[in-house]
Amino acid sequence: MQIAEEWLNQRQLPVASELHNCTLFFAGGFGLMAAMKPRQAKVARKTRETRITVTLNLDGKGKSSVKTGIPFFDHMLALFAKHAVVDLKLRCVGDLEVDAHHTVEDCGIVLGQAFATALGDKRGIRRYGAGFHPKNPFTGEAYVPMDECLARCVIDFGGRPHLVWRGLGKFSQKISNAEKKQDMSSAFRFGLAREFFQAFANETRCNLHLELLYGDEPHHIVEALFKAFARAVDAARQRDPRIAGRLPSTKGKL
Ligand SMILES: [Mn+2]
Repeated sequence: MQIAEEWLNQRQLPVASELHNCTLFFAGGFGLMAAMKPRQAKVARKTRETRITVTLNLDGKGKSSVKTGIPFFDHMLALFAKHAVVDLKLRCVGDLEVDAHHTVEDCGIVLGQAFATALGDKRGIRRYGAGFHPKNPFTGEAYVPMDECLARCVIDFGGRPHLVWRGLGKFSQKISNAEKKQDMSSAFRFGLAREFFQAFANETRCNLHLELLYGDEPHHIVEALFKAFARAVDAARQRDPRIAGRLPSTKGKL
């Protein structure tokens, strides 16, 4: 906690930078190849409830270092980075003495801002993420299983913030309030996860559809949702070489 606070205090607020230009280089005498600079962002946000810094590389390798003070949430964000194949460093010092709400929501806000900055003007991106790998469109990776449960995510980085959250409400009537909060994975399943995804959708200005098709165990449910989210983000943030430098929109703006 002490080290994280010092690290945050050293930061100037707000910090935001972006690198998403395209350069050309001559490779091995065989011809011109496009080498794209990695799309990166650094965002810091400080309120009376949380202090957060995020460093994001959209063209990373899935490496992460996440410390939010909530080990379960660290686990979710680390697996998100791994399966979206982005590099993520996130530090949050939040008011966990109140509860986990501000920490989870505000991490969604800052991660969303980092995505918006790193995506830049969105020229050349695939934009839509159904979780299908472009090189292998016949595998339905939008659907992520986790033992007994199945989750689906579809995303559009189209500039219109909207979250659709389906399939979790019907289970919530069957259990007591105590059971809803019995551990952090339960708390996530019955409220916190939605706060995170709503904040991300608002700030990235994306259309985000998340659905639990079926499932029982809270840890599995939340993990499947975060993994499906990661697979969809991975597909949508990728550059499509066929439309390099152009917007995937007839409107002329995303
Ligand atoms: Mn797990």
